[in-house]
Amino acid sequence: MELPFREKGDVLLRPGAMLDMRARLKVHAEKHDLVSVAAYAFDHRTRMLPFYFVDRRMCPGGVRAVGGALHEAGFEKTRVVLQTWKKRFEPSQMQLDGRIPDLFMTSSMWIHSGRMKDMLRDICRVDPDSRPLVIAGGPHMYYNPWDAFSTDASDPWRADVAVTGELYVFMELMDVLLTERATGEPLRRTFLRLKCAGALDHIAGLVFPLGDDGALPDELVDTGIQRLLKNLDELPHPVHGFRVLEPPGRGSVLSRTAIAPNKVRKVTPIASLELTYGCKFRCKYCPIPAYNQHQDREKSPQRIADEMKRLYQEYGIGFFFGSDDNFFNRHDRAIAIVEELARTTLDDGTPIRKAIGWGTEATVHDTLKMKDHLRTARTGGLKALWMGVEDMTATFVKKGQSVDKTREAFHLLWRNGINPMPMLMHDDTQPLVSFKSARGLLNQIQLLRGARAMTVQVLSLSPAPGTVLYEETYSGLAYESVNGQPVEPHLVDGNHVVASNHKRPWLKQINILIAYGYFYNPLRLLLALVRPKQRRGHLADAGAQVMGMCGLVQNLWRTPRWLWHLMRGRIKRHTAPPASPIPFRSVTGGAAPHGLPNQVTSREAPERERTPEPV
Ligand code: B12
Ligand code: SF4
Repeated sequence: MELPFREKGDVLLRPGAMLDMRARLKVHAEKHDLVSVAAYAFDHRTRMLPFYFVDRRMCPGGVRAVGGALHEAGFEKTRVVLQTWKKRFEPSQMQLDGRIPDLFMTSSMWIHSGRMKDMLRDICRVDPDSRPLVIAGGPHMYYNPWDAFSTDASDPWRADVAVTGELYVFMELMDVLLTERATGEPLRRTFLRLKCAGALDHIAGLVFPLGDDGALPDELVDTGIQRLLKNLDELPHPVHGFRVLEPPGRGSVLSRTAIAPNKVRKVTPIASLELTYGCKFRCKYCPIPAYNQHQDREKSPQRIADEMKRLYQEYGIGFFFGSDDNFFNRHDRAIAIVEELARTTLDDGTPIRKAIGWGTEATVHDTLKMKDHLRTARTGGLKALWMGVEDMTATFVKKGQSVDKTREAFHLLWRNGINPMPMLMHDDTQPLVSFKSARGLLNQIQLLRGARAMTVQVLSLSPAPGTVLYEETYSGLAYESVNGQPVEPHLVDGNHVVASNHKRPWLKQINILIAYGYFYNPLRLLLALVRPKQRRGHLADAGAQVMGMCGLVQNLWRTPRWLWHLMRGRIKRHTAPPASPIPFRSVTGGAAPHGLPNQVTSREAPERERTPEPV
């Protein structure tokens, strides 16, 4: 099920709203000495192809944006911790500036939500009187905000509030809290007071337990779908987020200082950047169109050029990944961006393309439409384009691709010096090899490699919250457990077969490993070095082969356990999507906007005893 749409005319934030909010937070920062820590949840069991290497070399944009916004406003005592490189971080131990923070935040994707829950469990070890206000955010909260609240009476951890939207929602919440906070009042107490008075109900994009601070929530309130920021130039500059990063380390406590600017690049040589949002396609397995309420949103070309330039000049970061849904979605917009980047120079006059490179995502269809502008895109620093080819024959997924079109698009990219990076989806009906057709997985890999793909992604179909297919996937396809092993979030990474009607799903699991082994192997490495199809880029190609083989070792190490369970069988499937176990309702008492169709609202829920806990 997709997220519902806001009413027409009320989908977007008023122009200038974010600028006003930034100004308001600056005023608050003069009066409130706030200490904040935001932590990115990361489950190290997900470290495999196709994201091995990049997952630890790119500081996530969401948690950086939240920390950066606080820092920009003047809340200097802010820290961003990534479990990616600080695995043993324990929120209950954290102190910054000699104090337990006023605010603790988590950011998580679904696949990392096990680690998010661990952090929430740990912070709840702090006595409620001194506990920071705890906010859960990030993509997992867009679709499953109830996951921030335990329902187990013997293990009653919880966040205080889940943010189901973007930065503006968080800033609006902070604005209301800091406006109403009494002198010396703990921020969490302000939150509980305002929540109980209904003073947070108007902030679209929050989910919190109703009433006072009972140990287990009796009911959750959803304040609605967020309003979206259209003009991304209003966002705080990303340079701020890199000033508050916690250095990597093995310890569980925070270090005294954040990473020094001259060390940032070493830790995160790649930075993700918000450039544009939106996609005109409506793929049923993708949450993006509904998430964006079918809106196109973007930064101006000048702002994008300035962000890349400053991030390079201040931190030395030389590669950027555009968090675009489909960068070429609007051709005029894409052309304006690449033309601006092509003429941008650093302060010393060097063209920016000589110092930086960037990559992003786009469709085959739109890449072909942009064929006359690919040279300018390369001049503007575009070095790699990830393309959701999914299935070259368009049997399983149709979005304007075909074998010929894919090859043509790849050829055009390569001729213009841009590396094509295909992403494939391996479905139940796809054979490993096909004869006289391009349907087979290995056939497609060979075609893509022949068309000069430098890397490849092969993911199996998994349930994706917020998509049209979500419910269908949970109605008899998605596994609940295999051989008695529950399907934990870290397994829903596209690398494990967790939704299939295939008689022998373990074959699908093996196919994925074979596909990677067919693409990344010593023979291809040798050919890349001694018999490259073209001299240009052959070392990078060889490097990609080496990295791919190292990543494959991880897959070979981590997936056989699941393969064994699949072979043993005893597959139990879900019959409905996992709705909130806690009654979930809107502010007015109706169905919660973020609830699933099978969601129980408070009116329908059976009475149960409350478990009060002193605030
Ligand atoms: C870049 C990217 C990646 C990169 C890097 C990820 C990273 N660590 O930065 C790579 C390529 C490694 C990657 C991999 C994967 N990704 Co990815 N990725 C993205 C992408 C395109 C951009 C992320 C980004 O930087 N956005 C810009 C920032 C500013 O936005 P944001 O993260 O959403 O944060 C905002 C809000 O969420 C909120 N927020 C975030 N944190 C917090 C915290 C608090 C306290 C608050 C209040 C608010 C808040 O405020 C932020 C600012 O507005 C998104 C799609 C998208 N357009 O967002 C998918 C996305 C995050 N990926 C997704 C997925 C599923 C994956 C994979 C599992 C691949 C797969 N199988 O499909 C892997 C996982 C790999 C791993 N082991 O971690 C999903 C997550 C869905 C979900 N429900 O969890 C997304 C949303 C795409 C989608 N399907 O819609 N990904
Ligand atoms: S083309 Fe890509 S971004 Fe657009 S709807 Fe389909 S999968 Fe999503």
